[in-house]
Amino acid sequence: MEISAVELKTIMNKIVAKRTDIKTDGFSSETCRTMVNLMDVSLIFSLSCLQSIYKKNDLDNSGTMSTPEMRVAFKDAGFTLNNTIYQLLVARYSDPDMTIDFDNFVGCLMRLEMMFSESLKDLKHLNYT
Ligand SMILES: [Ca+2]
Ligand SMILES: [Ca+2]
Repeated sequence: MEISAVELKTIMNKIVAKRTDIKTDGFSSETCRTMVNLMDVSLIFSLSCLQSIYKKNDLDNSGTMSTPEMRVAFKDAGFTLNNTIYQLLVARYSDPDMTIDFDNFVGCLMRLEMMFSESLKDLKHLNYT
């Protein structure tokens, strides 16, 4: 079953609206489009996985990620980043108060996922041609 970005946006916003412990100002169409491209198979599983990573690393239970919390969360999600990439991502995805809410968190990880899968493709390309 194919799911469109619009449908996904509705679903995601419904799911996170039920949570009082996770803050978000709503998923953007851009984030949802990226998600559709990346996670057409096990979306719901991935979402609950993302929610638990987010909750686990929200050490002060503020409902948002501070930058130090975010650094550990990236690691939990399987990304080891150097400082430059980390700071670029935080600058791009944090709100003006330097916190990252849930939809930004998901958008950020999707972006990483994309960067890493693209570099994987490059590697394959080099090896097999
Ligand atoms: Ca947001
Ligand atoms: Ca927090």
